[in-house]
Amino acid sequence: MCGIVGYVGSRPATPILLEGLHRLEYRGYDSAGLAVAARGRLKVTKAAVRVDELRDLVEENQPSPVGIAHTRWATHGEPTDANAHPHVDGAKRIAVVHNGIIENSGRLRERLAAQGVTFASETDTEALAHLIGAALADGAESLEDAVRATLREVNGAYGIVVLDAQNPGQLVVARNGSPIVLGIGDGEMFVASDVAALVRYTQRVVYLDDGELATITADDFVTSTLQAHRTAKTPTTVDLDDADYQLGSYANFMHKEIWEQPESVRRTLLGRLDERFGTARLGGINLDARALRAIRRVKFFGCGSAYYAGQLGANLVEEWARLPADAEPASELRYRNPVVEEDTLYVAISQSGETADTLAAVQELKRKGGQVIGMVNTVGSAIARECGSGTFLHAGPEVSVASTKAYTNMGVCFAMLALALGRVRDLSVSDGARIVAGLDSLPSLIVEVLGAENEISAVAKEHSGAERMFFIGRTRGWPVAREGAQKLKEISYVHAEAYQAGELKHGPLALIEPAMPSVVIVPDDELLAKNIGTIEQIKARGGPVIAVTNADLPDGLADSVIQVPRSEPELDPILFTIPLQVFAYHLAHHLGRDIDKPRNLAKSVTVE
Ligand code: HGA
Repeated sequence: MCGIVGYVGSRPATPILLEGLHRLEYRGYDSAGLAVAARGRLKVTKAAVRVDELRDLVEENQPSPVGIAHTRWATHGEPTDANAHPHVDGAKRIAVVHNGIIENSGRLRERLAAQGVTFASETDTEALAHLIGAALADGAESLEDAVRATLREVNGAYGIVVLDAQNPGQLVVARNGSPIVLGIGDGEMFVASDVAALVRYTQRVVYLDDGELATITADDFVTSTLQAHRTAKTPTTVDLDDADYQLGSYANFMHKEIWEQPESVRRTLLGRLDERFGTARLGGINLDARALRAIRRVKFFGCGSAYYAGQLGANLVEEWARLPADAEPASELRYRNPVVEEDTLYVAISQSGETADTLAAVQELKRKGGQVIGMVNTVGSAIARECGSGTFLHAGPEVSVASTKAYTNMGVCFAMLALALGRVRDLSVSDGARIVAGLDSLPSLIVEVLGAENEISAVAKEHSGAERMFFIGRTRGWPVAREGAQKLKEISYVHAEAYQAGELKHGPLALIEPAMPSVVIVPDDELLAKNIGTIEQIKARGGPVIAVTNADLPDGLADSVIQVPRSEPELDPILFTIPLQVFAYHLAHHLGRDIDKPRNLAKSVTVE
């Protein structure tokens, strides 16, 4: 979603702001802009352009040591020059950048219009600039007080940074439901919506909490609540640097992240497998054997790929721990007034840890007394902090919009959770040891899968003319099919639909024809014969079949075969997803798509 960058220090702000925006480009955006203050005036440059083009529009001969910048992903008003951020008040004294949605902006705009304010944009954000400007004109003692007074009138989600041209030694920032992180430099201070924009300059950061404001100057920051109570924040050090966000020799981040999976899986397993007792230790979950035994049900929830990964996790919990488990989209869970049981373990899943729907579901479950843990990739993120306990995925920064390594690490972490739950119940030590060995060998099996990249690319090329595809799987193969279809539609724009194999004949079989290839997930397990039957049904109706399998299928059964190495059968869903990432990647590549920045999508979805 949108990106925010701010700087106050002694260096020229503009290059730092542009570099910061560039680091946030991966989040997806439709327009960009920045404002600096010089000689008591604001200089605003903004347009519906990419960051590189904004660079060309900015006047370099206006050096200013303070500024704010933004990449916008429109929610209120089209992506136009006028709607791009920053927005300014009528006196052109105040500039604001904002991520999120001001829900009562309609009423605020009406009220301001009645007072004679003329709006330059259709955005909800512009109302904030006028309200802050008016509060200052009405005698607010400081910019912070003016911002606080304005935010008390606002409903909705925001991360904002405010610049006052008449007081350019400071910026005021605030967060409610949209991330804001301060970066502490040496005689300079940074602010951003994502640490990716900061790590080039500093590793010392402070995460604001919801309902918190901060005034930052070159040498200091002071935080407080909306009620003007001071808060105490201790800076933390992020374990990331600029190299984590560099492409290196890869053509794009998705390709890089697909290839990082052996290493990222190794990292998430590190120190968590217990070979002796055939179990896993997930320290951050803070549940001893007794507490794990007391759990009667497990509910996974997340959005998009995280939800599909949750389904994979739920299957593992049922299989190993024999506990009822399921997965649900967080966007549904938050609104459907769920029955919350005290002996259910709720598992919130998010790569960014900032997904708005997932965060809201966590808050709703906690409000009802639910026991929630987080499975999150980003340390310091809102969901990680809100949950208080959980497991970090340790996938490293994921930049590509389409998730790959974070998805895989979700699967691996759920397998460890399911193993721990199983081992305090009836899963035997020998089965536990078998699973531990299976998890341990995943990185080398992923290397093997990736070794077949050229063959998978050839299959993708062969089918790159298809306008639509089915992804078919049953039981263990079902979340694989869903995530495979998700990857393909996200980055190639080919219509892809996942179906349970047994459901085909109840309707969708009508769509099978030579122009509709089906990717069929065929693990060599107890359902092999059933899945071969599914392939026969598709072939009998003239549908091309791409089989993804670790079985020795009869020659000529499928039109194309993507062979996957054998692992423990329960871990097949983790391993089988990887060739589908490679397949989607190469199909999108053959179609010439902008793989890291698919149309209409954004990386961390911090709005509803
Ligand atoms: N509502 C604002 C900001 C949108 C946003 O945060 N997107 O992620 C606008 O539409 O300009």
